[in-house]
Amino acid sequence: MRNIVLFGPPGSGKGTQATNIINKFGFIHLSTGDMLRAEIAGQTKLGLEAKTLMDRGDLVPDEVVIGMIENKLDSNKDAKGFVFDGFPRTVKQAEALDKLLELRTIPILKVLSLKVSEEELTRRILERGKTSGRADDQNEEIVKNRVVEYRTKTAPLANYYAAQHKLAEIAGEGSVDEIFEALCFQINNL
Ligand code: B4P
Repeated sequence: MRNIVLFGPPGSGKGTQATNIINKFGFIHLSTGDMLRAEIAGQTKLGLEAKTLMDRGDLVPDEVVIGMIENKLDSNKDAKGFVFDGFPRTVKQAEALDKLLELRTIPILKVLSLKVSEEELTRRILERGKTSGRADDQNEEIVKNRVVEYRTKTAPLANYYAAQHKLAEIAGEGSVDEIFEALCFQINNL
């Protein structure tokens, strides 16, 4: 089973490239952002609680997203591979994911880290905000908060995975096709 993590700041292209990867390789896409937005759309208790945090650009509690991921792993036992998109986002989430995968003997093979400048991230997210309807895409202060959340809580994960010799850095600026090609090169070499 080829499991990969797509890693990078908000707006770095994780969701965009995850879609390309699952279309080409037939893996299962596990996006915690999409799962949370589905909870919001369904007006569940979890969704209502997550919405307040997400609209501010804050991360939701670790336990919430870890529980969602565990459910998805167990309902996709025959998967050829998983693409983790936007998860893990904290060291606690990464440790929990390692434990969940160890129990199922399906390790992460590679963490593909998309490198994009903060100016470009902000530009992309505000551009998407014109049509996405997402409150967290429409206000520059909220976008800045998301980037600060990334820098303080998520970026340290690069060292966590580098220590496991799983981290590969990919230039995340350029056309979607060029970046996809660089990602495919890594996946084909697994
Ligand atoms: P996510 O849904 O993960 O949102 P994101 O970071 O904005 O997505 P992504 O990075 O995938 O967007 P993409 O670049 O593809 O998270 C939203 C919120 O949910 C978080 O702030 C948090 O509150 C919560 N959350 C989710 N997971 C969590 C977790 N594990 N723990 C705690 N909280 C969690 O797209 C951006 C734009 O760039 C698009 O418009 C795209 O078209 C464009 N783009 C992509 N590639 C491009 C390229 N090469 N050139 C030009 N534009 C490009």
